[in-house]
Amino acid sequence: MQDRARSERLFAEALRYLPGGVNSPVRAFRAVGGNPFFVESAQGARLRTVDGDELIDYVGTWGPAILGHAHPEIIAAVKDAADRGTSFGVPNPREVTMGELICRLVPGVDKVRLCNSGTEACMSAIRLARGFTGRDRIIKFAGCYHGHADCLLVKAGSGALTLGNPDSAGVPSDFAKHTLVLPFNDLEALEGAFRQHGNELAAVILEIVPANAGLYLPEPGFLERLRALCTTHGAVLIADEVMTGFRLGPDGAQGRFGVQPDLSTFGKIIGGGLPVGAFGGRADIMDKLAPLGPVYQAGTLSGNPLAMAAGIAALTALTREEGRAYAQLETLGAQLEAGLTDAARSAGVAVRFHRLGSMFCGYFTDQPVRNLDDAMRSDRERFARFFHGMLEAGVYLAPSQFEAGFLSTAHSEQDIERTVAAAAEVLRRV
Ligand code: HOZ
Repeated sequence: MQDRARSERLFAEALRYLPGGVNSPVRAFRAVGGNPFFVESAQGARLRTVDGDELIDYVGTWGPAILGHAHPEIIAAVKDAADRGTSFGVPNPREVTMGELICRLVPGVDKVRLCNSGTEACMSAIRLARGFTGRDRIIKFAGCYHGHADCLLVKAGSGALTLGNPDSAGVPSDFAKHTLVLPFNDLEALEGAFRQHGNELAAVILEIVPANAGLYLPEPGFLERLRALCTTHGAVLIADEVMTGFRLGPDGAQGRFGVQPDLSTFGKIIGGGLPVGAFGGRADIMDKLAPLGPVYQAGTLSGNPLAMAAGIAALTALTREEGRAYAQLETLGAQLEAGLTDAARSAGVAVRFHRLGSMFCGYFTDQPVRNLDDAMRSDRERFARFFHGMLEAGVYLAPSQFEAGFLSTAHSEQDIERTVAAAAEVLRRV
């Protein structure tokens, strides 16, 4: 990167008006040091900064940009929708198209409610599960992040973990006391919790593939046992697919791992880069929502025509030609994994590189990573040096060890080669 004077000036000004200079904490570079750069525009796999640098982007606006930035079909759809009005506050046909698409692509989603963010989706899914079961208690897993609703900001991942406050101030202990936190991949802890509280549980919420403390995978048997325990005890199993939905395949992580939740939450990709969220699942549960049922949930901008247009264009492009896009992402992912693993080995740096499809994370440790405690053992100072080295070389990774990287169909083989070459050089000196 060149001189970042314009970004520095903008950040100094931002600090006057925006707490910490940002509108979402993880953007502030606190975990890696330094100040964030500002983006002028984005196209394909590239970000163009206000300082004139061009970066290969592996953040992809934290997941939505699976087709790359400013995908022509999404842009055309948004322009067309905008010409007809930006918000109606009464039903519009695109909401129905989006509902049909999600229900068709994700088996087990009979009905869906659209909202405005992943946070809203998870918060509402929990309320719905509580309304459906008449119970209060929920289970979440340490390191999983389900947005910033009160009852879910307990041992949370993503920015909360990155900045060292996984249990946020301002959450009344009365709200959080109904949330039981378990280590991921720990069958014994799971069995114990169900033995003790099974019949009081409204829901278990999880990221099937936890991607907010880096990226680690469910071990064989864990999801199957969880599913069985929820069924036996009448607890609603909620899969948070905000990051993984339509990324790991048309039917997300639940399709990859063959587990059928009762409710699923979505966001990111289904908005094509515009603000969106959704939750859906079994009709008997979804029908408890107002106006049919007693569980209240609402939103002025829910089902917004611009977000729907962008999301429909994204899902259509992703799922046509028998999922060619996913095959392409898998090929790129495999190339990146092979290249980075080899680069680390050659540099003599211990890295545990995890990848699933187009999501990835490298932990600076020689130990296996299967839960939050393991992830915390990664050398974060080394990560920070690696992050800055890569940025200098024109490659933008998420500014935290505890975020996943994302590939898009706009990345090319040459982008990956350039990334691997940069990593090989940077790893030698971090
Ligand atoms: N939800 C995103 C994935 N971890 C992070 C976005 C943010 O916190 O700004």
